[in-house]
Amino acid sequence: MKQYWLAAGLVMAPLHAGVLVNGGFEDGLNGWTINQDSGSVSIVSQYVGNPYTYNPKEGSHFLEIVPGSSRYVVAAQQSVDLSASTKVSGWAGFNKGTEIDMMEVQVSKDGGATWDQVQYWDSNAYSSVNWTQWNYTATTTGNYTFRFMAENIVGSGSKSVGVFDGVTVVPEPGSAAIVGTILLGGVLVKRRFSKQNR
Ligand SMILES: [Ca+2]
Repeated sequence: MKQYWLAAGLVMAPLHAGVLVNGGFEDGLNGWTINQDSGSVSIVSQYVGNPYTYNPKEGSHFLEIVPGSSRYVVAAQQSVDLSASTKVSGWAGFNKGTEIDMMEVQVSKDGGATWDQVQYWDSNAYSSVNWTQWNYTATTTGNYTFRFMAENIVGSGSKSVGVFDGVTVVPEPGSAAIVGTILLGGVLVKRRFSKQNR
């Protein structure tokens, strides 16, 4: 019986490793690493932009990032262990200012310095954008860092604002089904054990 429970624990371990902390920003900035020596990273319940008013996509709060000095990255990031094919999704919006700013949802793997673009907007090429869902699928198993950032590219004037909410690790249907099948198998084995031990 002890061997059975150990096996079940090992099977479930990869699922727990993928859990993201405070992906909806309902617990302040808990779980997120912040870089805001210039600009600002804050938790808000609403942002009134032009032409959109941003309300939380999930819960009652969300993340707001405002760029600061030129070429300074203002960001919030968090790393999670993901199995291959695991999908991560979230919401982002962009309120265009008069200066040239950019806003990105980025991901890097295993602490690498290269950031892949998941969502990108800048105030030169884009108008304001209402809440938009982004998706990212891990190609291989590893440690992934998700970063929400804003940066002033050039000029001064009113700041653009990036808003982010509802970051979730979506359970991969295939692996969840496999785990379920294994657990069901374990229950059947357990029942058989019980009958034999009577
Ligand atoms: Ca939220």
